[in-house]
Amino acid sequence: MPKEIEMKTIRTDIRNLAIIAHVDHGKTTLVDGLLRQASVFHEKKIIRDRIMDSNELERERGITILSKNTAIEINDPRTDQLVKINIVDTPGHADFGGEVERVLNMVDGVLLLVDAAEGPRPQTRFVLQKALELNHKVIVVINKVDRKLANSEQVLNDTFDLFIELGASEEQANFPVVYAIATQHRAGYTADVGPDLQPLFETILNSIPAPVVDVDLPLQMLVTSLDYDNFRGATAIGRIVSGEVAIGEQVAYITADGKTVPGEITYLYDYQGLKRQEIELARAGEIVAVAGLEGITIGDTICNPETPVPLPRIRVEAPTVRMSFGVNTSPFFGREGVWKTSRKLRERLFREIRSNLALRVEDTGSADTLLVSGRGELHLAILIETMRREGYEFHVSRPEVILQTSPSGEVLEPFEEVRIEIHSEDIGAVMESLNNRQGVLQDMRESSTGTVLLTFLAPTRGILGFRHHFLTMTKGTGVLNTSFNKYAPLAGSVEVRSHGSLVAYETGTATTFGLKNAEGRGILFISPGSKVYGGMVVGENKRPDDIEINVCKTKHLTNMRNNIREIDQRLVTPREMSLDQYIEYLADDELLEVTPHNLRIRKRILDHGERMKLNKKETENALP
Ligand SMILES: Nc1nc2c(ncn2[C@@H]2O[C@H](COP(=O)(O)OP(=O)(O)OP(=O)(O)O)[C@@H](O)[C@H]2O)c(=O)[nH]1
Ligand SMILES: [Mg+2]
Repeated sequence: MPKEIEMKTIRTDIRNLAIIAHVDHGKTTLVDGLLRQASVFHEKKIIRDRIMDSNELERERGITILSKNTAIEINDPRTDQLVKINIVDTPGHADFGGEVERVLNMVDGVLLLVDAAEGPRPQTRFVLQKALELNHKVIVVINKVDRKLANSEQVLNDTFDLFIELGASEEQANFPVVYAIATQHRAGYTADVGPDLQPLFETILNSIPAPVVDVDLPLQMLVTSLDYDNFRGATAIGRIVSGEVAIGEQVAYITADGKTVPGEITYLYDYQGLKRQEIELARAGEIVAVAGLEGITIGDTICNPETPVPLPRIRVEAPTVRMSFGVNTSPFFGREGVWKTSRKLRERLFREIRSNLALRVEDTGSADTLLVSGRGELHLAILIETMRREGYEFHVSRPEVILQTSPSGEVLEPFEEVRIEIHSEDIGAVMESLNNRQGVLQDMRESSTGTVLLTFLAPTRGILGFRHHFLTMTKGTGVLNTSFNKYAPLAGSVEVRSHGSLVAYETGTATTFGLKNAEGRGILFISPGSKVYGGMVVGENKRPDDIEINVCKTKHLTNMRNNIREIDQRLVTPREMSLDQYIEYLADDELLEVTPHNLRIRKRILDHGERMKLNKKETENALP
């Protein structure tokens, strides 16, 4: 039973925690273990790994994109009470830092996972800093102690140093430590882990504070996530900060501009394992989902309509990169998409910002184009991929960085911390390339396996489009991690891309013969039979300028069959690019056409003559 002290109630029957870490340090795998040990899965039922990574893109990319709630119940041996543990799994990739920042508002403590071989990485710092700012209790979990390169002692020291560097209080820096092998669902108080996760459960019960709340005050609930349900509309997820909420109750929510909107709670849920269960009533300290409040947004406070007092609004850090999203203007417009009008595009993007808080959408001078800003290229790429899977057709421009102005009027640009792991023979090429992009070397170390770890500070502008180049330079063996560091005065000019594009001359179907002619110029993106249009980019030119080629050209052949076979054998396989690679490839005067079935790069100006005229004008203007 909850214990009452003075006015407040200590909900000893609840713990709310989030799992935070750098990307890939094992958060979602650890949640599997917690669910399994709490017997959420019936015996013998086979569960797949990383069960919380439930959306299609997460499974394809092997990363968590959206944070998700789950809950388990365990017995507290000290009180012999069943305790409900609400767990929020969060994404580790830096581009989704905004997502982590806001869900931290739901919890009282965190498990900070640190890979026993890699140690604290840039995103470990970011998420720890946010947790410390909110004064959350932190349990450090040194995970992957089974890795050959694990050095738990060193990693623990580095983690402690990070706490001190981030200004942790004495109490915060005096954190409990648990060692784990998430993949085997084992944990221990030393690196020699036990047979199960019991030590982690014990530490959670002992160290994560039970919510201390006022159930007698009027209702206040902060909305930290939104979900859509075809039957129930928007469901708002968050923590009840005070009071209680019941199904059928008349409530109100307070919007960003201070308006109070009345509504009725038509459904009320909480979490149990992987499911939501309908409940009648929930009280302060619990994490619940409610439906019935149309138009509600993240950051709003659900309250008693008679005493509408808003909770502090959730803030997330400002976006650093933007792209324009526009109605597809290619000659192939409307052939492949279901949703393609400017109205549909606009509706979809403005709907997104209700739940994707770190994203911004702005109208531009043109009704057909919107400006979309996010926390990085991946943040925007995930949105593009999600929309095309929903049937949208549109085009996007090359990403550009968002500048700011300092109070003294100086122009500032975003900088990233770039962490690189490469073989020593690649150091020269990588250093040169980053120097050309205004990257400044901060640190260089040799790893225990003989690879070299380099840390640079570089303007985001220089890093856009760098990944593909980096992988080519290191023949795919390099590891590259970037995370936003700060806004600072403009660095000098950065190296522009060293290649141009091969541009289709006319509309038609690409032929083997036409492509054979183009092949000598660079790398092709299409194969014979592909439909092309004039001004579409069909490959990468080795040289920095663009050239137009007639890839639809046919040759009159006397013995066609033999000749085609012969030529076919000689055509090199075209380069297959992922969405991220297409985005990296884009030049300023190019657009990416996105449809549910195809991605195509095109010149902004499709007409050959007009493009030439513009180029000529630009060259003339550039002359001294
Ligand atoms: N050797 C070893 N591998 C592990 C362990 N825990 C997780 N992994 C592996 O690490 C990889 C990443 O695991 P995830 O659970 O997806 O990591 P995550 O922190 O959720 O990643 P994001 O959500 O994308 O930030 C997977 O291939 C796991 O199998 C561990 O204890 N030992
Ligand atoms: Mg994950």
